[in-house]
Amino acid sequence: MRKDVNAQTPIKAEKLKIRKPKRVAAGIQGVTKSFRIGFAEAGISRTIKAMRTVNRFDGYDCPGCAWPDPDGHRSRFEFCENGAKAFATEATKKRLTPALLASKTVQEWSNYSDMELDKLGRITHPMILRNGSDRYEQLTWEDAFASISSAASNLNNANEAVLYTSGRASNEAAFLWGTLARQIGTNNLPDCSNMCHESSGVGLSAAIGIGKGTVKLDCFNAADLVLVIGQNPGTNHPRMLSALAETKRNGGSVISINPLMETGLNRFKHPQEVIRLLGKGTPIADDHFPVRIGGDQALLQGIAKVILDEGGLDWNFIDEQTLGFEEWKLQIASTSWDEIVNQSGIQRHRIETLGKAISNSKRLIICWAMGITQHENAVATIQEACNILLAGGHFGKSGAGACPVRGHSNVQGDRTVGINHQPSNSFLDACERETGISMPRQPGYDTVEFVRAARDQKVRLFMALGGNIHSAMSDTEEVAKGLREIDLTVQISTKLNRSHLVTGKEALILPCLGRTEHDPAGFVTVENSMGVVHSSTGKLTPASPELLSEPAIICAIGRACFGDVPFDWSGFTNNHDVTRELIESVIPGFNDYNERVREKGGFYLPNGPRDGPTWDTPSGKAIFHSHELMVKTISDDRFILMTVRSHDQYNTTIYGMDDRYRGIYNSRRIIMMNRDDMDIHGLAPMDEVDLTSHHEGREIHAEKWKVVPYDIPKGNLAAYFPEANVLVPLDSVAKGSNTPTSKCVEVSLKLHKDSN
Ligand SMILES: Nc1nc2c(c(=O)[nH]1)N[C@H]1C(S)=C(S)[C@@H](COP(=O)(O)OP(=O)(O)OC[C@H]3O[C@@H](n4cnc5c(=O)[nH]c(N)nc54)[C@H](O)[C@@H]3O)O[C@H]1N2
Ligand SMILES: Nc1nc2c(c(=O)[nH]1)N[C@H]1C(S)=C(S)[C@@H](COP(=O)(O)OP(=O)(O)OC[C@H]3O[C@@H](n4cnc5c(=O)[nH]c(N)nc54)[C@H](O)[C@@H]3O)O[C@H]1N2
Ligand SMILES: [Mo]
Repeated sequence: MRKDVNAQTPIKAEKLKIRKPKRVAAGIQGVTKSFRIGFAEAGISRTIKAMRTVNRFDGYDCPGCAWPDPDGHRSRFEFCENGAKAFATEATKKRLTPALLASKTVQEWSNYSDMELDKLGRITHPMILRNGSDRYEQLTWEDAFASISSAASNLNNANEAVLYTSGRASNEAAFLWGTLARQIGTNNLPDCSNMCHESSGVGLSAAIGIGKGTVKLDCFNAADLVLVIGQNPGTNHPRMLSALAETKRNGGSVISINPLMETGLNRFKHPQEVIRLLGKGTPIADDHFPVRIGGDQALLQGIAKVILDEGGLDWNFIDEQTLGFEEWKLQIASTSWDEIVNQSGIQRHRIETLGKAISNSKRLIICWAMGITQHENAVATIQEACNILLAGGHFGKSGAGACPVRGHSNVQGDRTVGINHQPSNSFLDACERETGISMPRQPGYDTVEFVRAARDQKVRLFMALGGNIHSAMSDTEEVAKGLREIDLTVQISTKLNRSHLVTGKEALILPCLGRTEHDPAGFVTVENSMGVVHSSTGKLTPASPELLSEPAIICAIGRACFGDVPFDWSGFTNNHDVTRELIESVIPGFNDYNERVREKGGFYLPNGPRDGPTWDTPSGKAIFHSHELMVKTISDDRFILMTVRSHDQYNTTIYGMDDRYRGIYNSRRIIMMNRDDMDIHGLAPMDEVDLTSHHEGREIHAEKWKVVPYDIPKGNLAAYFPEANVLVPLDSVAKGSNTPTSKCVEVSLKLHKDSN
């Protein structure tokens, strides 16, 4: 009955405008934009109140990204343009009431764009889409919890339940969520991390014994060289530009490795330093290497060749702290320069320049994000970056180390407190001891495995703690097929998105408080990208009196399904201190959690490679991992497509239609393309093309993408996430981490037939 629900973002007539990309990021335009966006959506007094408290010691943690706040001091305003958008979209005055939601069928809503869905406003009441109906109706909280409990008790086995987590959930909510899954009897806890930094976790854990970064924010003051690989901080981590500006101010260098020259890395004006607003801004990147998409492993192996030749090695460190150096050296020697230059698209003399700079560095930080993690060779590439850090002894000292820059504001914390489809036995033993619940030991599904299982009718209950799995996952139509097979899908969320429209046979929406809103149970806690656990206190009046906090919803589900024995769900509903005590008793590093998190700025979790160095690996040493270069060859008429974020979105939440820094306005259904490639294919700007992706014999088609000429390597294309997700094949994943290869899709294109 609901089969006509549009799984993809509908194609609309849009008047694309193309201008020159911006050269300078942030600055006065960023500040005024921040306030204008806030005023328009949330009103003047709420915006001023929120901007005063964002990222303050006693305020709320910005839900925009996981970049840390300064430890000792905070400027009057710790925010950025995109943090302001994240705030405004949550604190909006618009309301999606039961009457409004019921006024259209889900088919009708699905013809709204993602931006239009978000702009409907905050969901105010629990809602149900009944089996056979195509309109949501209001229901009571009690009835909602009862229907979940009945679905849970009807499962044939516990692994028919799947609990997804998006990385905005607090530590307290996430810990309780993991406990709920395990009381149901499953480790089926896929999370956004599976599509994000999973490759970093896998790569780093094997190499250095911890799946996290090893630098602190003030390391950026001391570093003499920072590499920014596969990351667009001007848009996605704007406050990181302040840290990079500090590196520069203290005489260090910053080098960007990216197929695109992203705005912000060229010049940056600190939005909070009014005096500097008048100047031209700080130039950030000293050099830029326009690597081919997927060419980083080759580039890093080229760099390794230079380092090994130049002798920029820390022999004491290598001898005392590591294993595997000799094998690595042999592996690097066996890769040819021709192959390196071919795959990376960077000339040998340029790689030599870069390699020498790295050889000479005494304090090197390597930062990376999705440009590295969402590739077939992601784990190998991350370990290659790690090899370079190990060879130079860049661990256990200030100003040096690995810096995977996380996305969602608490994605790192969620993993720390147990959102893990492959939990360790020691974690499960501790949980069992402290909760009285007998813990399932079988590993669970990640996001790719979940979609496969759902498609095979092996999932009957799906619950999501936030997020938008339908649109965030690869292979949109396959995800829709899977979700539609499920008996009951449940979304705990703040705003409507496509996961509320492409649903199981029955669907529930449980609306919750956002970060910025007052929670009667007290503050919650989060962990940033650098392992600092700190508090987040919402102060705004909730969007609706009906809303419950995430922990309160989870406890109510737990109580409805299992009662309060052996685990006292009721006892965790109204007081987050009690949940923190439980976390402290289960997870190492959280001692005196409640006291220490009340101190200004919170506390650092222990980190062996940073604090020692010590290595939590079987041998007690850090490990060089040797990888053969993964060579990707495609025929001349094919392209490699990457899917990236515009300046006006937060993942699947679309704030606006403009990608201001890249000069692309008013449309998101575009592909960025090199001018030479356009000439070869006889394409003009704004021409519409149809794309086909190719993977192991399977083809997926998506029509009507407008061509934008762009400074991107030949043979490479870029499109926006989530519109282009339909083209990313489910089976195309990173080796070792199973992360969809959202940055590396082989495609062919042809002119759309109605184009002239
Ligand atoms: N405003 C805003 N902030 C955000 C988000 C958001 O959507 N909006 N999302 C949050 C989340 S969850 C995350 S994970 C982060 C994402 O932050 P980013 O990783 O910066 O996000 P992407 O837009 O995916 O950009 C990836 C970058 O990698 C480059 N790239 C692509 N392929 C390659 C490659 O093969 N090699 C190299 N070297 N570079 C490549 C692209 O050109 C692009 O600059 O941001 C977080 N912060
Ligand atoms: N092609 C392609 N696909 C990608 C990526 C890519 O670069 N390219 N990036 C991947 C990455 S890095 C990530 S992290 C994932 C993101 O995947 P998700 O985390 O699943 O997606 P989001 O778009 O961040 O989720 C947005 C929704 O979260 C809900 N929400 C917002 N705030 C709250 C809150 O406080 N509580 C609750 N309960 N709900 C809330 C709202 O309903 C909102 O619509 O997407 C991945 N998908
Ligand atoms: Mo992410």
